[in-house]
Amino acid sequence: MKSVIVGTAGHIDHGKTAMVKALTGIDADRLEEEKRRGITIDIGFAHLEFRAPDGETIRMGFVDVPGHERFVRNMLAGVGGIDLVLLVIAADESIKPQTREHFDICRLLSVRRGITVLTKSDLVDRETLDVVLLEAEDFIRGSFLESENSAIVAVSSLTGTGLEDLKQALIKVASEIPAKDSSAIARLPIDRVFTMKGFGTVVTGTLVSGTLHKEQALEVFPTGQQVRVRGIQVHGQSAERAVAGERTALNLAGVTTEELARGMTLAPPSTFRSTSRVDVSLSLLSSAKPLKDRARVHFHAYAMETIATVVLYGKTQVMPGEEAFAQLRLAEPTLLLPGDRFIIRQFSPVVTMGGGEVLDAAPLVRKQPREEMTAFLRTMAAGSPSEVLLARIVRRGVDGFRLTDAPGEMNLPWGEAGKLGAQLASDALVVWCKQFLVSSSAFTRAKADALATVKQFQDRNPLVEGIGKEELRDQANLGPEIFYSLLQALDEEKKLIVAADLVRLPGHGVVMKDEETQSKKIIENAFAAAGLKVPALKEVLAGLKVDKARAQKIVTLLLRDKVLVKISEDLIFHRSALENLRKQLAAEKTKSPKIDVAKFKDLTGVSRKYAIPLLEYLDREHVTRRLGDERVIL
Ligand SMILES: Nc1nc2c(ncn2[C@@H]2O[C@H](COP(=O)(O)OP(=O)(O)O)[C@@H](O)[C@H]2O)c(=O)[nH]1
Ligand SMILES: [Mg+2]
Repeated sequence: MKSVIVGTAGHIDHGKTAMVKALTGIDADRLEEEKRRGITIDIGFAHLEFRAPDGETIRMGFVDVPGHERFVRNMLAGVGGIDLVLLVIAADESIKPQTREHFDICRLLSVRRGITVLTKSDLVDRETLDVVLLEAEDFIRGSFLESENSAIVAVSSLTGTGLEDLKQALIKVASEIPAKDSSAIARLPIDRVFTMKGFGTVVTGTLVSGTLHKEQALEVFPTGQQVRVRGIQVHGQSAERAVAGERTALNLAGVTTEELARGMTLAPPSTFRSTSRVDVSLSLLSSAKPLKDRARVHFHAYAMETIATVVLYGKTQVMPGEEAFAQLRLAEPTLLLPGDRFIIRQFSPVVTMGGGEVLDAAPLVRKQPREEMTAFLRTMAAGSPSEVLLARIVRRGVDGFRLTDAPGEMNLPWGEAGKLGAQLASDALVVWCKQFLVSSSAFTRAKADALATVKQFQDRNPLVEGIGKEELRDQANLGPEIFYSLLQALDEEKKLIVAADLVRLPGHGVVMKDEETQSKKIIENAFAAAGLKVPALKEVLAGLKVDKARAQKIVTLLLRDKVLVKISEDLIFHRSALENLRKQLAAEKTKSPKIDVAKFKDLTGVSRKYAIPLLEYLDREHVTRRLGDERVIL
C-alpha cells in the first residue's frame, strides 16, 4: 500500500477545511477555538483510502493548514513533508495575499506536484468562474502546478459538484508519486505533542524517511534524550510499524510531554547530529526586499522554527529574485540534513522572503578559500552521491572522513557510504585508513611529510637509531588511524623501517665513528667501575678524545638507552650500580625492614651528599618509603 501526504494551501476562508471534509468526512479543525471561531489556527489532519486504476490502494493523509496570515508559521509546520498540494482559490474571491504566499512557500520547499482547486463554484456564475480560471492559469504558469497532469478543478464542497473530478485528479497525481525509500534512516519531525489518557506521551508527524518499529529505541534531537516506541498509529490506526510518507503517531516511553516540543525530531540513536550552522543555497523571492549580509531572519524547516543570522558567501546582499550561497547560524541547534528545504521570513514585519536547500549540515569550522568553498557547495547541490562523498573526503585533508559520520553528514547509512568509498578506493581516489577515508593526494602528501620528518630527525641525531613512533605522530599531527595506516604503507613500500617503537630510514643504523665508540666505552666503563661512588661527569668527559658536544650526545644516548640513570641534576649512576643497590636493600630487608640515613651510609659506603638523593630516588621508585627519619624497605 502506498502512502501519500496531501497538503492544503490558500487564503483564509477559501474553503480548504470544507474541501478536506467533503473529501474525507473528517473535520480537520480539531481545536475548540477553531470550531468556535470557524477558522483554522493550527494544522489539522484527515485521511482517506483510494483504489488506483491499477488496483493498488493509496492511502492519503491530509494536512490542512491555516490560511490566516497570522498563522503562516503553523502552515509551515504542516507543509514540510507533503507530496502534493491542493492550492485552493475561492471562485468568488480569486487570488489573495496568502494564495501568493502559500504558493511561494510550496515552490521554495520544492513541492513537486499539485492540483489547483477553485472552490465555492456554487457562489459564482459561469462567466465569473471562467475569469477566475483564467486568472488561476496565469498565476500558476511556468510552475510545478502547470505540468501536464496537474489539472485545475472547480468544486463546490456545499453541493458536491466537481468532487468526483477532484478525487480522480488526486488519484492520478498520487499514483505518479514514486515510492519512498523505507530503507533510509528514519526521521520523524514532531509536529504535535500531547498526552492521551491511559497512554501517556504521544507525538505525531509525517515520517519523512525510513521505517519505525514498535519497541524501537529513538533519540530526540536536539536534546539527546533516549526514548522507546511503545505504540504506533498510522493514519489513526494501530500498526506494528510506520513507513516513510505516513502520518504517524507514536506513543513514547521514557519522556514527558514537557520534554518534547514541535520542531524536535526523532531518529535512531547516534545516527545524526544536531547543528547550529548550515551551509545552504538560498533564493530570494522577487517580491522580497534585498537581503543583507548578517541579516536576522525567521528560519523554518519541517516543523521547526528558530531565528537565524544569514552570513553570505562573498556578497554584501542578495537582490530580489537572486540566488546565493550562505551560511545560516541558527539560534537553536536542530537536526537538519543535506537536501532539506527551508523557508526564511523577514524578521519584522514577518513576511516570507525566500528559502532554499540545506547543502551541508556539518560545515567546517576553519575558514576555507572562497573558490574552494563555492566549488564544494556546487558539488553538494548537483553532484552524484559518489562525487559528494569524494568532495567531503577531500575537504577534510589528512584528518580524513570517518565513515560513521556518513549518516549525519550525508543522510546516508554508513553501509552505503562504505560501498561508495570502496569504489572510490578502487579508483585510487581515496585511501582507507581503518574507518577513515583520506583522499589519495592528502595521503601522498602526508607520507612525503612523514618521510622528511624522519630524515631530518636522523640527520640531526646520527647517534640515535630512529625516531620514536609517538614523536613522529606528534610532529606529523595525524590521528592514530591515519598515522598507523601511513606507517604501514611506508613500511610496505620499503621507504621506512618500522620496528617496535622506532621508525627509521632503510639502511640507517647508528653509525658511530671509532673515536665515538671508544668514548662511549670509556664513559660507560668509568661509571660501571665506580659503582655508587660515581665520578663527576665533567671529569669523565674531560678525559675523552671527542669534543664536548659529541661527548654530551653520547651521554644522552646512554641515558636514553637506560645504561646510565640520572637520579638528580648532577648525579648519574650506571644501571648495574643501582641494580646492586636494590639487591643489597632486599637482603637488608630480611634482617630489618627499616633503615635510616646512617645505616644506609654504612651499608653502601656513600657519603651523605650521595645518600640523600639516592634515598629520595629509591622513594620515587617505591623501593623504600619514608617514615619520619627512617625508611621502610618495601
Ligand atoms: N457556498 C459555499 N461555501 C463554502 C464552500 N466551501 C467552504 N464554504 C464556506 O466558506 C467558509 C470558510 O470555509 P473553510 O473551509 O473554513 O475555509 P478555510 O479557511 O480555507 O479552511 C465556511 O463558512 C464554509 O462553510 C463551498 O464550496 N460553497
Ligand atoms: Mg481552514
